[in-house]
Amino acid sequence: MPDQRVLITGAAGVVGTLMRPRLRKPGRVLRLLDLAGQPAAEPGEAVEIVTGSVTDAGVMAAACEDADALIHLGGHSRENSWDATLEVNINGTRTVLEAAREAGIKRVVLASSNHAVGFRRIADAGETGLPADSSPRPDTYYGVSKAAIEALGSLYAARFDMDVIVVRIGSCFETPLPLGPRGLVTWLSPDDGARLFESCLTAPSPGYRLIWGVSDNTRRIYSLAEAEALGYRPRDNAETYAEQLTGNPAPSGAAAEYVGGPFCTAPLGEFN
Ligand code: 15L
Repeated sequence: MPDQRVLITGAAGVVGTLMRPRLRKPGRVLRLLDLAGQPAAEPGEAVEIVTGSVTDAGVMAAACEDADALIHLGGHSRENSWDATLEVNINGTRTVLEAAREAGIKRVVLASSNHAVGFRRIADAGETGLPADSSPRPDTYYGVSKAAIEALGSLYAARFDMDVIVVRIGSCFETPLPLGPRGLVTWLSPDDGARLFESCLTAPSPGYRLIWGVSDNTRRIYSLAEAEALGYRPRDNAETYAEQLTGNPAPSGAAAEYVGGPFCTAPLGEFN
């Protein structure tokens, strides 16, 4: 029997794929759930592949069985129609939390996003950065769904004595380069992402927490104090890539003024 089984939803997505090799650990089994196909286990890799949707209560009940902790990354990761966002991100997260509760999983990490507070002004970030518990100012239906996920996490933590940590992820990609200059602000390196998730899995009795998920970027506008209180110690800084981004046009207009950048002007409800 493994020491720990961690269920990861959305395991085939961008963040899930980056985390799979990084959250490997002796004694730990990763149960990887996604609607999409996933690479089979490599020799010696302790993974269990589950194919199914976070919206399916039966699938989630089976996936949560014997799991010790849950990292919920599943759902639409960009703007989409209201119906799809409601069904997959909001109803899906409730289904996931309900299955976790039923199975007695006490440690849950939920992926939120900077877009839950996308219409907060960058200028208001101040010296220490935007507090991790700034109240929602979503920039899209997607951002609304992330604010709802935060609220659901709080509800389950308060009602059912679960430890629920919600991470407002900046932009987690291999490098900040595909993101352009905004990535110098928002980047969460994959290695720091794994450090952050490890802190979320191991911090003693955190209760409900809302934290930022970013690297220690020179141009960061988010507070790291709340994540550091859980033991997170970022080692990466997007500034390493700054020179490679010179020549890229800097954001302008609303994209330059608000935390959510280009999401603030993207057409509502349109998949992009
Ligand atoms: C997000 O929440 C998205 O899931 C991701 O694809 C990025 O676009 C990121 O925000 C961002 O703001 O860069």
